Amino acid sequence: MPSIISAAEVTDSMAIHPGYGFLAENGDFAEQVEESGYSFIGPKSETIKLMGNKINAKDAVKEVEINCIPGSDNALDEDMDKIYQLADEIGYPVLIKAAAGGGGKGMRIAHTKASLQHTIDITKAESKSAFGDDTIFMEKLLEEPRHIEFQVLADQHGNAVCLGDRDCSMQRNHQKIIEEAPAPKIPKEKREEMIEKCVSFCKHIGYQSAGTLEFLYENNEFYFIEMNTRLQVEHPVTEMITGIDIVKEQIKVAMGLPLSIKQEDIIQRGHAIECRINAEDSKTFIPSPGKVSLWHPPGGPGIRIDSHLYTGYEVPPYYDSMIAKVIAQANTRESAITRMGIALSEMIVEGIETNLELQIEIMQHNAFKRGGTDIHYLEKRLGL
Ligand code: MV4
Repeated sequence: MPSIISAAEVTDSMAIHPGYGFLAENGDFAEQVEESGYSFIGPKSETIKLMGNKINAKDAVKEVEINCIPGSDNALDEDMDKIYQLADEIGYPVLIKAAAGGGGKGMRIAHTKASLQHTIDITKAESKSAFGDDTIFMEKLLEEPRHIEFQVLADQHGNAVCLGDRDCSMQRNHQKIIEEAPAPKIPKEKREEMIEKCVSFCKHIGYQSAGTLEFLYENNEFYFIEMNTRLQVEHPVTEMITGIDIVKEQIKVAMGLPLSIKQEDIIQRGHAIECRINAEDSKTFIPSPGKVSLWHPPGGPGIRIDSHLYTGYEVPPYYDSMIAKVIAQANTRESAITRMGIALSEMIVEGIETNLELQIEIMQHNAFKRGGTDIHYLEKRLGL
């Protein structure tokens, strides 16, 4: 944090964009940036902190009639009789989640009453040591959901828009590997209803900057799980189909300018898919740093490559293993898949191991082509 703020000082910067990593959802960092006299390109620190607590986030969205997963409306207390009764009401399996958790950290399943006490004890202990907070809550476990999220953008003057949805179900170990926009097979009325609710939520809490409301989608219903108060890795698929530069809008609203886009001007045009290319072993998924002896990125109509690579680049072992994002856009989903397949087959990364072959295989897989696979699809298919 001090290093970034010092970098802003020596470069005579006006504002700090936290990116989509580590510091982007750190309320204390946002606060320190503002206190040092720079504008933080993101939401207010209070908003980051509010959404950091998943119980508070759920409480907030319920105020605008957004559906949440059935569960304990509050933190679980010491009263086990009450907890057993609640679990019986919602039905096993239940999920015990850390209020301070998110992104897959701090959650455990209890399949039966007999294991509930133990599951609670473990989740509490893990949460205390990981987050310094042992507040937990309970939800019904959704067994085969899809992960669908809605991109929002809001200014400092009470204007807010929703740029539509993305399907991020293709994941392994809570790491997304493919995202697409729009999410396949969602009824038009359902999507429109969710877009409206996300906009009213932003206005309701006075949200500022870019953000994402995350939902699980099962049996034709959306259930809110959490809000990401930052730009996300997968934002390009939304940019590709709306034509809106989300980072540019973030910078403009951070300067205090009003949003120039109106909700009725936003159209989701065609389809976009993003494949994340990681420097990792194709079998073990262990990061594979090293020197890139040849880098040849693909191109052509509808192809966007977001990457910092060049021939001779040394992938350092210290960071996330993602080295490139390939984004393919076309008029239809089928055509976007075809474009992606060609782009991936033309891409050359030599000298390090990557997941390029896995991505090519998925593009050819019938279940992916049909669309709408759930969050467990990849792990099941890989036999993990
Ligand atoms: C769930 C769930 C099933 N039922 N909640 C994982 C990360 C965090 N954002 C919430 N997560 C989940 N919450 C209930 N009640 C399944 C997951 C989940 C998941 C969600 C989105 C994307 C990938 C996931 C992988 C495993 C579990």
